[in-house]
Amino acid sequence: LLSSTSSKSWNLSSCDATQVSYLGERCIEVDEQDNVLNPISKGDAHRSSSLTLHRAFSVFCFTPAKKLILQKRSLEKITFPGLWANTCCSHPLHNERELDGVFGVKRAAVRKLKHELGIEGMKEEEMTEAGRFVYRSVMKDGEWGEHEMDYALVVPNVACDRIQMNPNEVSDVCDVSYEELIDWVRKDPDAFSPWLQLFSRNPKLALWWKSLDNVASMVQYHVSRSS
Ligand code: DMA
Ligand code: MN
Repeated sequence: LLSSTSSKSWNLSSCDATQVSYLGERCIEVDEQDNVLNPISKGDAHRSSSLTLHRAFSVFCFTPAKKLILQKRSLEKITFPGLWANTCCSHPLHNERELDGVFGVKRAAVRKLKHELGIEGMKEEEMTEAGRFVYRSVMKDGEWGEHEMDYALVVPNVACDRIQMNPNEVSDVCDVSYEELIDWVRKDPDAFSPWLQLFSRNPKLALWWKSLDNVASMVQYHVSRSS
């Protein structure tokens, strides 16, 4: 365990014990060019008082009917609970498997698609990196936030019947067309995580949606800044 997670001095008594146990995970601190720095605990990386840029991923799984699968974050989540987001988000860990560049990030995505959504047998090869996005957001309560180098991973042809939700992570899933998503975010922005609001306003999301039959055309290794 990292000496860190000075979690003992934080008031976590009202938080879910399973989610608290994840605060000791070793995230990957990076610089603005995505060069790997030291491990940092999930707790330290996300506490607003020590908010630190770290590597993350956002998976966008589309159904065979080209709808985007959304997940509603459970109320147990410490950061951004109860909000709708893209299919799956998390962090690659500071270990040999997941530090292995974009392949390491895809391995982490396979791990979390299984953990959060029960999706078995996802292959790294089914995922296309569609860009990297730096963003920062602090929750309204001021205690927790995100500051991420976020790899967008697009996965076409994922059938919804592969999903078995882990209720500690996810309270609901649904699938939406582009028009349905844009309309919903416009009518009820507060129902969505800050990063999904940013993605929904980014013209790249519409391009990915149109390129699902030609994922190789998606621009890769491009870092964008949104805030
Ligand atoms: C963090 O997601 C990553 C992004 C892109 C916001 P998360 O809070 O769902 O991570 P975890 O499931 O590991 O708690
Ligand atoms: Mn994060």
